[in-house]
Amino acid sequence: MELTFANLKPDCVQRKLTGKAIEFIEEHGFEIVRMRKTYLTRKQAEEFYAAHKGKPFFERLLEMMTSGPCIPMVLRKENAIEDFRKIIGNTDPTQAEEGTLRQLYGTNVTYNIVHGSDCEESVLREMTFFFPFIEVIH
Ligand code: IDP
Ligand code: MG
Repeated sequence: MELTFANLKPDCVQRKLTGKAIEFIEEHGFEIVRMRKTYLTRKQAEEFYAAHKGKPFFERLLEMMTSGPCIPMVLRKENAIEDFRKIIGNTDPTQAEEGTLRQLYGTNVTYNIVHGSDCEESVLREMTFFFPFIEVIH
């Protein structure tokens, strides 16, 4: 079993798609191990997305991520990291594969409703960012 980190972004929450997104995630075999609802400050969003600093879309990304509450979660499944990336689809919902979360509910490349970690190193960093008190996950 593998863990991955996901985050329902503010556009997902604001558009009341939380239930649909969670249902989709569970129906695709993921177990929700941890989940919370929180707000990112601008400083926290900058830190979380530090890898994108300097890119042309960075400001839009910060604006979107601080526009309301988000719902970070730790998910568990076999091959969770790769499989979650598959079920959310391409970053740009207009390019995302049919039946993926972003294709179904995303608006555009900024407002794409969900984040999913892209590798084991990101999972560790991103999970700890939102869930700093996890010692052991059963
Ligand atoms: P990912 O979320 O599919 O891993 P990344 O390239 O890591 O995509 O980008 C992080 C987030 O930044 C995206 O999910 C999206 O919200 C935003 N973003 C990425 N590329 C663009 C872009 O070209 N224009 C606007 N926003 C973007
Ligand atoms: Mg990414």
